[in-house]
Amino acid sequence: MSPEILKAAFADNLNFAVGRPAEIATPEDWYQAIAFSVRDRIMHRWVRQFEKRNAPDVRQVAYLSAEFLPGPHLGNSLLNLGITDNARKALAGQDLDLYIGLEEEPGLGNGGLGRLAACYLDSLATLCYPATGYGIRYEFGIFDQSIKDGWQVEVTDKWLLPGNIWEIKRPNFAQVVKIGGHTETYTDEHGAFRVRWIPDRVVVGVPYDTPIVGYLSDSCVLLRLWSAEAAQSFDFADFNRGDYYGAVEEKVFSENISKVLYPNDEQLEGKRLRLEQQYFFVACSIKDMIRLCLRRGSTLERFHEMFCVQLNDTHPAIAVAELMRQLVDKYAMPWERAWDITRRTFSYTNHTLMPEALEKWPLPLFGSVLPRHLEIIYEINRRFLDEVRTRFPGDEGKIARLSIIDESGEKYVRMANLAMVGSHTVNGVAALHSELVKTQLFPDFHDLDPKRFQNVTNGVTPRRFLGLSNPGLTRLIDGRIGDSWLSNLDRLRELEAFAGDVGFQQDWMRVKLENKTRLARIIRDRTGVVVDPSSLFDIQVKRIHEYKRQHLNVLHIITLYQRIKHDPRLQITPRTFLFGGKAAPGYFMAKLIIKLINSVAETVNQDPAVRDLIKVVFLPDYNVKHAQNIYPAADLSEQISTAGKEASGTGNMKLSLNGALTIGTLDGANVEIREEVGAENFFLFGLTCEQAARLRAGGYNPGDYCHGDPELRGVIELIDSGLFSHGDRDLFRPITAHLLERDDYLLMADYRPYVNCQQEVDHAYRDRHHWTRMSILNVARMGKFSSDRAVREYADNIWKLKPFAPEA
Ligand code: T68
Repeated sequence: MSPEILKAAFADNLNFAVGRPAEIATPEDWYQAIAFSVRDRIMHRWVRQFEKRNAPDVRQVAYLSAEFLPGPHLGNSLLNLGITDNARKALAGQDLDLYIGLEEEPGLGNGGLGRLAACYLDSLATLCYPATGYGIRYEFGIFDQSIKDGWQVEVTDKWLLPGNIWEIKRPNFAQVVKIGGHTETYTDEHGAFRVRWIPDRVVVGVPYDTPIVGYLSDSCVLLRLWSAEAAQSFDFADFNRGDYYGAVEEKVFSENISKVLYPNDEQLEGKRLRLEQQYFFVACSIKDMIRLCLRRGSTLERFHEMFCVQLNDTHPAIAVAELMRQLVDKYAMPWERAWDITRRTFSYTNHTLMPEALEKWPLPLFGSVLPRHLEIIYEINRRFLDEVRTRFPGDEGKIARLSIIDESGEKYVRMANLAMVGSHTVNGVAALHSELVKTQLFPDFHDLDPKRFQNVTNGVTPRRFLGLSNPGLTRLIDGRIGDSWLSNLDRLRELEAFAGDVGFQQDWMRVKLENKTRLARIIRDRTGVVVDPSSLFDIQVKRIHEYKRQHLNVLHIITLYQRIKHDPRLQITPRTFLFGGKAAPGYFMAKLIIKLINSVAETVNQDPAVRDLIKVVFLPDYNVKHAQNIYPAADLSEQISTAGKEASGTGNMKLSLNGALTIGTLDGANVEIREEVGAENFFLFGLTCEQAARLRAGGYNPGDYCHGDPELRGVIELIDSGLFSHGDRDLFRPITAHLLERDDYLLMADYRPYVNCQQEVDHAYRDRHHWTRMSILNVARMGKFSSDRAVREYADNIWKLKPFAPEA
């Protein structure tokens, strides 16, 4: 696409779509005109694919996810269409990056799980797989975070306020969803016993479609997000009676369902509205698939041949019961046949072992929202447990553990068990995690059917997280090995040949320094803190959680602070510690950790005795957009979760892909990253997950570690002294008391190995050529962690899906 054609398109869209002549157009107007022009080109591809996608023998994947975190679209779409340079030329003199930066972030997810879904859409499109992502069009996504007096303050996200050019509303494909009420039995015209569901509410789901274009692939996938609206016919009666507010209330009530994203990661909030959200988008999506299946002239007997459905964690697991309900109640299919189709349709990805994140719904709540589904689940469970009884007679403990219904006390519906029973495959998201899924989470299911368990190690898209985020490094790599690596990440291996090349190392260091200088400017503008781009950038960005151990990082910072104070001539490698991440609004300890980071930052940054050797920064409002400026500037990536707690991590991959070295535990995908980049290029410390288990089993006493290590004791005492809290000795006591008394995440045990390992980092960074060599090797060996590899594994091993043939 030539610059001339693009220039004409921008002008046309500025005139006809935005309606603002160039003379008075604001940067926002230009952003819109460019975005419309790019969307036109994507739609062109979308329309061209129509025939292919709807051919009778095409099987497609539906990726069901309550969260998608795509990040701003414009920059990435320009990159994927291969027209960034020409767009720049077309804008002669204007600042394309300024316009790209104006786009609001669609924050429709909490963290890793939602971002993974977005990476997979990018890869599905790039690799030309037929795919749809189904989710919820939250009016308010994840909150914006601001920091007041060191504390997190949540500000409502209003991503839709300026309008959203990338979505197209499709009212003609709206679906009606029932909620609540009761069931009745009746006999149909053939004398068969049937059940009908009489709801006490209905809402309408209206789809909004966003096409996601692949990288230089001519292919698109669809992101179809459902928005809840009131069923019009319902309020007319009230309206005619003059009950205006009654009618509006109904509308408000219905629209509530897709109003706001629950901001909890790794913590279940058993709220009715959350269950309604889950059912709402699942019911709309299943009905949409049935519609498409029938429209293509297929019978529902072949549903599983037309669609494979991936459950992104248990949030959409109710789909198992919903497909059964549709097939049995609506389409009068015999139970056995419907169950066979259902089992062949679904597969389930588990993303967590944390007990507090495993979804379970109190039975009365579940029954009052989804009375028919509860009956269906009971029937699924009855048949399933009968099978189990014949295989393991008399093992009532096993029966109780496998049951979809938890009856150990108050009764619950266990969504993970429903997903397990209703799927042909379950996978974990890193090799270690997948082992733990078998041995710790679902050992009884594993006994029953070990073949059902697989691993697909997560991956990230190199397009957004290197090509788009790090143009300097991208150019440098292109210059040495050509540009095909962006769609074949294994080719980065060719960089190994240059790892020892001094000229290349210098270029590599120059790019890193430029990226750090840019981030330093952003830090100054957003926080007022001045940091030195030549210092070691030590970065921990991710959700704030005790298991992720941001506070272990803080203990190290205070250790250095203490050492500098004790020895005014101490020489250490100057470091900038950067933190970013949101805490769930109701998670007290996580919020207190943010306050601790900011309090330590305030003290350390202002203390002249520190001689600027260390700087501590908390960059507010960590999101995809900000992440893109942070990853390229990292020297050191902190991946320090307690072993066995982080399912995979994906930030670890993005940072390493941008040339950061990792300091980390043997947890999640760290294990595989270390295997790939080589143990000598990775800073390993800490307990393994077996050691952690043994330590806990033997009666862990965190206080012993503290008392046995004067430096650690000094750190804890310094926090408790009120030095970081204007003399308030109690402020951080919940953190220190927990560390000394319980320490669920074993910080005390891992402190000394961590601090020692950080000392190795300090020394290693002084040899800049060696460090740079390690950095180059990290990048060169990251091929495995492309989401292209991950998506191919899903397609080959789980979905049995074939890509479209390339365009003739
Ligand atoms: C993350 N999970 C894992 N959950 O923590 C991370 N949870 O190790 C992994 O790399 C990533 O998933 C992708 O597999 C989450 O991000 C959530 O965000 C979440 C949201 C709602 C409810 C529960």
